[in-house]
Amino acid sequence: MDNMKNYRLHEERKMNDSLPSPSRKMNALDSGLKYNSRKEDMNGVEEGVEFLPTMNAKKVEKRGPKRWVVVTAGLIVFVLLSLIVGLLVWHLKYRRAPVQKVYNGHLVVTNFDFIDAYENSSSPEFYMLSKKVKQTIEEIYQTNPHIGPYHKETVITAFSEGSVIAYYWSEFVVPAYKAEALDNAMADKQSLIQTVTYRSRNPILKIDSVVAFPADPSIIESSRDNSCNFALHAKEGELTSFTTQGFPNSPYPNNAHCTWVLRADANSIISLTFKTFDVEQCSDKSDFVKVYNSLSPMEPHALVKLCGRYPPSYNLTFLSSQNVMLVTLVTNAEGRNPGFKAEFFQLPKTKICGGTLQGESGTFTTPYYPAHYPPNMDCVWDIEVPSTKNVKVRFNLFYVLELGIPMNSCTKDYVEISNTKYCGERPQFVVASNNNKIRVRFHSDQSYTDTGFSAEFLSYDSSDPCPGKFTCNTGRCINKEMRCDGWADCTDASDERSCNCTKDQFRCNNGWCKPRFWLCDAVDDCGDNSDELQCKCPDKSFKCSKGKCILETQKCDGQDDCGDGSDEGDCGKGKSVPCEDYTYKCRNSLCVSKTNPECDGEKDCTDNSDEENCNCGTRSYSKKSRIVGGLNSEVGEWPWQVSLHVEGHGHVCGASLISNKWLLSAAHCFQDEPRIRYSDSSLWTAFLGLHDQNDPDNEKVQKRRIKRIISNTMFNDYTYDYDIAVLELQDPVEFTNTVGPICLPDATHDFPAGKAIWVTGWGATSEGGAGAKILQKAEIRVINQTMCNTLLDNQMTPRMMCVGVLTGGIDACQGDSGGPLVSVESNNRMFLAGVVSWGDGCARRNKPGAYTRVSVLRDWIKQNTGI
Ligand code: 4AZ
Repeated sequence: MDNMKNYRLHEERKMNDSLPSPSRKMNALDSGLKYNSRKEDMNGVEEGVEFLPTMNAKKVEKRGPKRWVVVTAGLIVFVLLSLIVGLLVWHLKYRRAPVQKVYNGHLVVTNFDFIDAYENSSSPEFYMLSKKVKQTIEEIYQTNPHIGPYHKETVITAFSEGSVIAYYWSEFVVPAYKAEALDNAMADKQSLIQTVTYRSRNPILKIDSVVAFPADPSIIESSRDNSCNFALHAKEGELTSFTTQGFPNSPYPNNAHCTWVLRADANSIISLTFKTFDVEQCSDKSDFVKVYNSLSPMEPHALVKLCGRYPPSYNLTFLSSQNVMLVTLVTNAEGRNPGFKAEFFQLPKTKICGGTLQGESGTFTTPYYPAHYPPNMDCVWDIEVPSTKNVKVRFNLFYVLELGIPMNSCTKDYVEISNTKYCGERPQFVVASNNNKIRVRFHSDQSYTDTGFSAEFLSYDSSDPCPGKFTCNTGRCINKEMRCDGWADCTDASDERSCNCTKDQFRCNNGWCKPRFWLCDAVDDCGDNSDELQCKCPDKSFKCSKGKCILETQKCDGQDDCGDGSDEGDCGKGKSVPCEDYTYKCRNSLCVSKTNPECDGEKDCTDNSDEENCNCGTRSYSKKSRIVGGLNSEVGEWPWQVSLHVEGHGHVCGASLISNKWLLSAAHCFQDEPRIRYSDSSLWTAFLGLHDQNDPDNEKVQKRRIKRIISNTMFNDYTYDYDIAVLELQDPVEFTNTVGPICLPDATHDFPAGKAIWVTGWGATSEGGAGAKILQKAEIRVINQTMCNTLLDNQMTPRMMCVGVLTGGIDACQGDSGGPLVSVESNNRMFLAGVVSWGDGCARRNKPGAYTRVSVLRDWIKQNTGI
């Protein structure tokens, strides 16, 4: 073993000689006990190469201990010094580095009564009381060693009733390592109150309920302009309005922190509504508006945080639980949006919810529904139906959502029935009782409120809860025909469980029965894709759009092996390829192999022509209303939708805006009839930005005469082939929040079978029925062309596409003709896939609607309009 050691030493030395100096130094130290590399001490003997017997060890140690001790001691001192310096630097630089902390809070002065003068912060009364409150707060802070030493400033911002509530903020400068202790001390409400009651030297103020919460650090930023502070008091029986500065003509200020203090009389609450809301699009650092159920911007009392654009139909009404509210607007350096217009009024503070409900049936809602319910509510409804019946409660609309709260915990706002809590955003659901009584409890905590619920209670016969209908496991009743029809009509799909499939149906792997002709139609009808599995092409082959199988190697080889171009349509982003029918042609005549490259936000053509003229297919409002009456659209939801009126007949057809002076519609709308010359452009008026047919004079509507109508000369009024027309407006329209063009798809644009697509219009809401007043919308699906031909008696031409819902019930109808069928593509941009053309009735089962296929007529549109 020892020999081994000595031999290794020798080896090391040899290695050291060949190493560059730093490594060599290290190794010399490592082996320093038995070997000294400094030659001048060796008396000319190369000690290092001596093979040392173990006995010699002592002798060697004897010769060198002093030097070794000195070196080691030096080293230890060096390491210790470095450590101390490091620790000092860390301590001074980081641990002691001061941080600024701001807390917002309130407290109650119990031995004072509120007087009107406290509302005015420049009154002497305000000054006197705020001085006392400030002094007391400072005293409280001084008695606490975690708070007192770091306190810089406290400002009393407002007072309100009850006895007197004082709102304040306090600023601290604290070393980073003490910040947590400060947070804890400030959060310890109990110790603060005790401090006041027992130790205060200020005998005239009795203080209770002291609370303070850390301010949002992103708002403290001192560079913001704080000069936009407003105070408003509601007037009895009147609405009071306020807006952001410059609204609507100029944008609100950048880098600002504006506040609106809203007050109502004692024993009142406030109802605040944003009538128009257009603030920078939401993101982490975007501008935002926050409403508080307090006069101090404390997070636990925040009612809502808003950003983005809301359509006018969105319900933005909020209620307070006391007679005060605070609205804040925080803006960053960018964004030039108009801001908001809001109004508020006061309501008496009375008991507004709960009670006993009796009878066979009835309805009830959260307080002020569909406005956001107030915070701090507890409502109990005791429902009782006749003693021979059972009772169930059906929640038709249910929005008790608070971000970050899981549906299964419901720790904040909730509805409670028989010890089960419900919260979140839920589709219609039913809770049944097995006797004639049920108790519904609703609780809202102090922050973030929502729209609430609209519910009804119904009595039912326990032996037959859904007379003449099928009972879902959720308790909901649905029509008997919906059982085992292949569609989940019960929210838990219980209507599609345990079904015996008929001979016209096949069984999906998940047990559902679906019509046989849906097999292999490139749409996942089963939900588990099992209807599309048996139709796969063999391994190492590619399945074309129309189902044909080709070899994998034939994909992207520049040849249309599928016959429909689908093997050559998507061969890599922006890859220039030889031009074919199915490749996208750039303006410079080069072609790219990518499906639908137009306006997708990526430059695919070398000349960028695929991303030009993309000011289309977007809508102004970023939010969608959650409560929709049936399928009513929002104002501004479909800005390209046009209503074409004929003198004396009102709305006759729909159309789509494709530029500021061209519309696209269906040729059959302009076919002359014996009594009316529909082809005469002077008969027609286009209404753009229209929402409600009863409100054509609305300020958002732009009315235009038609200069000329160009119908496709190939239009066949028997087959409805080439059912397309373009209309030129007398005067161009202005693009606004409610008027804007739709994008036209390239001739190669693909709208695959199964894709969800929207159709809109004021047409009949049932076959043979009357037209709608409010613009309607419906979501339907592209249907495979071959299957559609079977369903519609082989009447489909390549200029037509089939879109609908095969179970029926959703469809375009008379009066929708000429209107848009739009598809949401990448970047949320909308493209005009079709024009409403014809159908076998409306909304019938297995009778989808036929639409003019816009992509195949793209060149015709270009030739006739230049667009
Ligand atoms: C029509 O008469 C019409 N179901 C338009 C579309 C459809 C049916 C009829 C599609 O204008």
